[in-house]
Amino acid sequence: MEINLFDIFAQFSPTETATKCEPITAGLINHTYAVYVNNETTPKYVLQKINTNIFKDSDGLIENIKGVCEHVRAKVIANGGDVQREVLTLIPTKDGKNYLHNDEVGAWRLYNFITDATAHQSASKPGILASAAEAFGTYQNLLSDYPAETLHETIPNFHNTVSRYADFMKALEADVAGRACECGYEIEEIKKHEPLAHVVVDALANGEIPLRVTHNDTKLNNVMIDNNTGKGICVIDLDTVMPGSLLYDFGDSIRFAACNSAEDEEDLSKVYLRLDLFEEYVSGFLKGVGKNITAKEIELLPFSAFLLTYELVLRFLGDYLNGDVYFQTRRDKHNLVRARAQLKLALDMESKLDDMAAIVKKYI
Ligand code: GN1
Ligand code: MG
Repeated sequence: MEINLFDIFAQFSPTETATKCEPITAGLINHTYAVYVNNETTPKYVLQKINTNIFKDSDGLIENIKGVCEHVRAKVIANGGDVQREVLTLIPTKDGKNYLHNDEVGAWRLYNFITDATAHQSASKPGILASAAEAFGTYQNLLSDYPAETLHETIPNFHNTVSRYADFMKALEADVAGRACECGYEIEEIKKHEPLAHVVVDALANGEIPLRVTHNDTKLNNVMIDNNTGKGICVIDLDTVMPGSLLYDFGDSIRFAACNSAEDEEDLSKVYLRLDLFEEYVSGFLKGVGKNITAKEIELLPFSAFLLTYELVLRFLGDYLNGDVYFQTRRDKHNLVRARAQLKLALDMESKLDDMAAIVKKYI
């Protein structure tokens, strides 16, 4: 069925008329649109189709987001902040529901658009990364008193690298798309590094590091940076806010933003960790997170960058072997290209663990 975005928008409570819906294509999971109303030149809302193949419990997902946003909103108010720009707001449907969900159109939600701010795809200007890092660190602080037991696990074992490895091996054995023959080198490297997949999972299990409420998808483009002040003002993309490790949030940010190239760069000579960007991120993150970090977590910060990158190799290559069923792909062999770039980055990080540790030491 052809979906009409204007009809979808009309089922939400705002009374304005939508005049333009523009796709925002940065994410790999949901479909996202900026909604303009009354012929204005800046968008007023963000309309998103939730990918219910991936987020099967959309009620639980929306309940998480509602809870987390209300928690953050109370703190923004207490700090005298701007609730229009510093927290996401779910805008209800005409019949008072938190989102629209039926068999005909699927699951849709509407948020306020954060004005005068940008979701950057790369750390193109000095300072952006430190600001984003501080915002993610602060976000973790804001959620440190959130009742973790009330959160639904929107994707079970999301950053459990041991189960990610097992999933990868299942995909490899099944090889449904007949593609394993193209990735011999990558498969070999993945297998060689398997013991490292246990490090954080074991540390959580034996209580060496704490379970915290974490964001779990801390790409640079998941924080809005104020166009005027350059500060990180609002953390977005809250679908995977769940109990997790601080290391997941730190490591994933480094993977995405401290790399010299985009996540899907084909020219592997451009793909490597930039220690200057790593340092910028460390300085901002440790400032934001304050005292909410233990000595063991600090010790594992450099390793977490490797681990989260290795995890994405498993996930991208696994999806390639499965026939591209999870991540949206925008070109031929896109998941293979992504997996190769992430592997190059992971191996580069592995060779720079000591350099990273020396940088972390400067900031504690
Ligand atoms: C997905 O949709 P997006 O781009 O924010 C994915 C992340 C990956 C990321 C890789 C729910 O995030 O885990 O790290 O792609 N989100 C989910 O770019 O799987
Ligand atoms: Mg995103």
